[in-house]
Amino acid sequence: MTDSVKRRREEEAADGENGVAVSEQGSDTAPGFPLSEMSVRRVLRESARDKTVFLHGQVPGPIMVNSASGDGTDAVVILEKTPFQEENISELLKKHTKLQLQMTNDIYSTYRLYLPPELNEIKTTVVYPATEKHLQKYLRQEVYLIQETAEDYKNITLPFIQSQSFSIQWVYNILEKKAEADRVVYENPDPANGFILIPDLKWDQKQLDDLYLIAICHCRGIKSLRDLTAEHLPLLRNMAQEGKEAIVKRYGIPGSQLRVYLHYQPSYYHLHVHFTALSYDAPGCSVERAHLLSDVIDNLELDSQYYQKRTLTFALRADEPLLKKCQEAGRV
Ligand code: DD3
Repeated sequence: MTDSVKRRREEEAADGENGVAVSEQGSDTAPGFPLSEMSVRRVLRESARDKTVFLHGQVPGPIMVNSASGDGTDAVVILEKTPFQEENISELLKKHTKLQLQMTNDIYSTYRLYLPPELNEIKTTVVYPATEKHLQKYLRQEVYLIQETAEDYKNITLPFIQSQSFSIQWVYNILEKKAEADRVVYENPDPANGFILIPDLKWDQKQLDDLYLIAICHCRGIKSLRDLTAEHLPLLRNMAQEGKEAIVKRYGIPGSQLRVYLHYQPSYYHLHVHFTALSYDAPGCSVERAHLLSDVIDNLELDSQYYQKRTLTFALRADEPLLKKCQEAGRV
């Protein structure tokens, strides 16, 4: 671990997690989400490999912005067991509360190791209130590969994007410092060629193994890879170069150990770049979704209209409205 990361950890430990007051034992999520009042309606998805579970929960109470089902308000709760932090392991062995033998055979034995609460946390992500769209997003679905030609983009995908009212208020909140302002790692404030670099929601910043940051450009109206031309090269070069510099400075991870890429399709239509640790098999870094920023820059240098011309391949889930549009047009 780098010294700067260590120092930040110590600072955080001193004033509670990230400077936010930590709730006392017994009272759960203070202030915020009433987890203990939530009933689990169903498991949307789970993964033994990723040690995650996605829950559809319902909270009794007055926030009735949605009426997806029954009474109460829907929520998505994502629970995730996090990677080990190397500097905690000796503490973990020393402070365990119980070591229960499961079986023993020759020189081999297995145990259940029980830990005190503060060494046993679970990363919890909450979407609340959640709409039917949020619930659908996390349901396990079959996926289909689409080969989107330039024509398909013009006739199917673009009209679809424009007809949707995807809320990206959270993106504007970050850009306007109305949310997560204390989490910003780096900013180039230039309105045309600037961006904000910030840890992604998926990363708890406890260990560098699963490092995940996003660079969100200040410029509005660049929806995705499809909109990029040579005109955007200064912005893209800034994101690549200054993003990497900020990450080596803060976390000690050099550009040669980072995977820097865009998604197509993205999950929100405001241009952003993903920075993940190369050794981390990050969700969404597969060949059918990730486009390396260095390749994107090179392609645009070769041909300004590269991404307006090219057929782009991506996967869509069975329930996605865009898939239905592609099916109607006979493109699947
Ligand atoms: C999102 C894609 C979006 C559910 C979930 C996540 N990084 C975010 C709000 C704030 C953020 C992100 C949508 C939403 Cl779990 C629906 O992601 C975010 N803040 N990816 C950061 N730093």
